[in-house]
Amino acid sequence: MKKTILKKPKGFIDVYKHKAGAEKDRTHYCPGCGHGILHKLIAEAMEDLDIVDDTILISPVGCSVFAYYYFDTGNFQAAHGRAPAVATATSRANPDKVVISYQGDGDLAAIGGNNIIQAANRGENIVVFFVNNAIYGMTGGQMAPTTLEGQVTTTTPYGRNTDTDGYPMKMCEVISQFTAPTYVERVSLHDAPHIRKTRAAVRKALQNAKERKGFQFVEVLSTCPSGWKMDPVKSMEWVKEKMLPLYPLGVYRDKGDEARVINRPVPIMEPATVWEKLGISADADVDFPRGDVPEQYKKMSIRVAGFGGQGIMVTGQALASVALEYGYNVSWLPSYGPEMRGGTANCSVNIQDGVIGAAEAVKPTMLLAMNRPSLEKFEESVVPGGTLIYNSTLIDIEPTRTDIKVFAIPITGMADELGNTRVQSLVNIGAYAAITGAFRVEDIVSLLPKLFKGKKQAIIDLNAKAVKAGFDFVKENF
Ligand SMILES: Cc1ncc(C[n+]2csc(CCOP(=O)(O)OP(=O)(O)O)c2C)c(N)n1
Repeated sequence: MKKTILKKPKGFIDVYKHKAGAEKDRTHYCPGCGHGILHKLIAEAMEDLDIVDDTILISPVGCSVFAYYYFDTGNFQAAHGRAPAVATATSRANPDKVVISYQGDGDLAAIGGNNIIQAANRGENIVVFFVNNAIYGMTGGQMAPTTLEGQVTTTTPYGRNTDTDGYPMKMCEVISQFTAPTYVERVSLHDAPHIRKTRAAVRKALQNAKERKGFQFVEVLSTCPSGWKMDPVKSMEWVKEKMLPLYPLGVYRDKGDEARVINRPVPIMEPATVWEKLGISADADVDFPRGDVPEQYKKMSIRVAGFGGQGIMVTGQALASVALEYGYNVSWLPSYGPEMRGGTANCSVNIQDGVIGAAEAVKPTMLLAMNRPSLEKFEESVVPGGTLIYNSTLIDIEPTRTDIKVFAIPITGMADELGNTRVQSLVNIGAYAAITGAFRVEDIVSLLPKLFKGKKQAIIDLNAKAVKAGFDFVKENF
């Protein structure tokens, strides 16, 4: 007689350690929830296709957030709706891996609506399992884009009204409008025969992914007994009676043997090329000999902050490009407020030998604050023993830190005296050179034609004066 051994598929971790270390042999899903069934179908398929160790699953925000406690695969946890973007990067960086983006309907069709559309249109080499339970499950049953007309949810207590809430979104129909996707199918989990069909769809999508055949999209109509306030049996009937007529099951796209094998190598850009792409100087031939830089200024992590239009980004770019010519490794990371001009803006610059770990200057060794909100916001973040340069023309308060070096410089006033507020950035570079000893004025000036490529000679000359003004001010006053 054939012996049947019931066991967990290899795609699952043996013991589920969810919720603060509790070891459990069952999931956190509510009885009757479709997530658990789909998880099992995926875990079994991964085992049978022998891809468990070659799969990276992107778990979303929503009830399936804990997917990383169950699947014995690689995992990234993505912010709400961003799983397709994270899956894109994961797949491109690991072209030999099967990458799964597992998402609910709030996650995929609401907050992540544009993410999924762009990934589908690019034909990313990923598998998307889209769990459509017509509701936001995890947060207690709010309306999702897929909520049915008339369906009562906590945010549509009188039922979804299409006049005010729009119509249910049919994602298979949307995704199959694009040319790129290889395979698009809608399946359901409401009874055993349909679970078997879902099983087949899951396998097909994963098999295609194993062969690197582009974008796979499987929409799974699923139950949410807790969110729907129904018992599990009733919720299965509800899928059959209410969801199936609106969301027809079936294959919406199957390119079959015509599906192309997609290979997308990640282009490796040399640092110099990146700078050239940004339009910033990066001529490897011009290498300036370094002077004597005190230990404290050899490894710089700098935050430049102010309001949009104060030359914050130009200051950062100029610092990085000049440092590059001295053979330092550099990074420049901009961060804009909601609006460019008038809003807050800051950037992080790293200048050092060796590998730069994080581009953001979370604990800067130097803060260059161009306005008062920036001083107030970032002063505390400077490392003890670090350096603060602040724009005393616009900042009318005293810094509070006593454990850092402080340089009050009337940056805006000096630029105005030179006849153009916009040269503040190069006043900053001159001041930086004088404080740190890292750059020579004549070196910076010789780079200006490249930094301001295409600009009139008068502009270049004015910026040269600004560098000298910043440099001299520090030398004369500190
Ligand atoms: C940026 C952000 N906004 C809102 C939330 C709150 N939130 C957590 S889960 C969720 C809804 C998830 O619904 P769905 O994607 O349908 O998944 P389900 O829980 O039904 O499986 C929301 C809005 C969040 N975590 N992050």
